[in-house]
Amino acid sequence: MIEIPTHHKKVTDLHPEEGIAPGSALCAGCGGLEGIRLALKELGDNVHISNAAGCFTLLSIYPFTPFKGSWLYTTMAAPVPAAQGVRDALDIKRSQGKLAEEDDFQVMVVAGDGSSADMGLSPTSAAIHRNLDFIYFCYDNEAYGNTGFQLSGSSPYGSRTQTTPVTQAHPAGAERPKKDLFQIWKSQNPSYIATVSPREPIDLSNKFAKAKTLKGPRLFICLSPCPTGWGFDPKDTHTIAKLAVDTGIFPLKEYVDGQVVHTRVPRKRIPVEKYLEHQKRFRHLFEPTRQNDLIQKIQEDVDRYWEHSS
Ligand SMILES: Cc1ncc(C[n+]2csc(CCOP(=O)(O)OP(=O)(O)O)c2C)c(N)n1
Ligand code: SF4
Repeated sequence: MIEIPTHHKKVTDLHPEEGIAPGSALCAGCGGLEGIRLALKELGDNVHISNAAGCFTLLSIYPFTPFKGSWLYTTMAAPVPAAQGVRDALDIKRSQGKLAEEDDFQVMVVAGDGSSADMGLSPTSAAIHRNLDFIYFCYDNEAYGNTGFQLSGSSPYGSRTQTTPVTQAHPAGAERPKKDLFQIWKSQNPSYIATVSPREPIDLSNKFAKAKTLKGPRLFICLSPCPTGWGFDPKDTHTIAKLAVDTGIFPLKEYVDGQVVHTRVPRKRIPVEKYLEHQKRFRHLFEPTRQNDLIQKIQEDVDRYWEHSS
């Protein structure tokens, strides 16, 4: 069993320094931005970010970046091959004695769910197979956000996206279940996988503290409430993120040492409709007529997940 530090107990324990400068071109209330902010607090300054095209590429406007570490912009499918190149270059320098251990970089991919669950999945699988030493941070806004919110493999059943309009023939909007990226990675037995939420900073920070002590492929899936695409007021990001966990729709868990452990188990799960009804992308489930069968299906899927997890 790997001994793992869990040293944060309260928010004031978190690292006071920021790894990302304030002010950005991202939308107000972007949940993913809060997620990466917390991640970088824990990882420190020596982080190389390999960033797939998507919303977060707006963070860096050439020749400036808000990051303390280094940043590389890649195509949607290529952040992992790019990370491999950077890791290899650092390793060569290390082997030549030209880079001290304390000056080495943590190589981190930052990518949306479109890159992570769809376009970049094949090279990612190859890199996990090669046991590439890297962290993968997927900010999961459950669609192709940067281009106007089209369906991705991560879009949940029953959600409206630009490419899954709600019609008489398609009353649910998105008709396929969300791809389970956690399980896809797990099938290759990587060093670490975690789901995190910007609403749970202690849980998130302890998971990054843990991942830092490990080597090899390490995935973070960060639920990223997206006011623009999900359709809610930016001030409600944390409410939405909390409801995702409290309804059981977004389980907080980790995979390490061959075991999956839930790090927060909602004592009494709130009905999923409390989460759904706050967001315009699910409005058609309630108006003009309530679609009980669809809401019930979403509830049953969540109940089934927890029945099999306990
Ligand atoms: C091969 C390819 N197809 C389409 C695009 C256009 N494009 C740029 S960003 C983006 C959306 C990316 O979605 P996701 O990875 O989920 O990240 P998000 O935009 O949600 O941050 C798309 C489709 C592209 N850059 N490359
Ligand atoms: S569209 Fe959504 S994910 Fe993209 S920057 Fe705006 S709030 Fe964040």
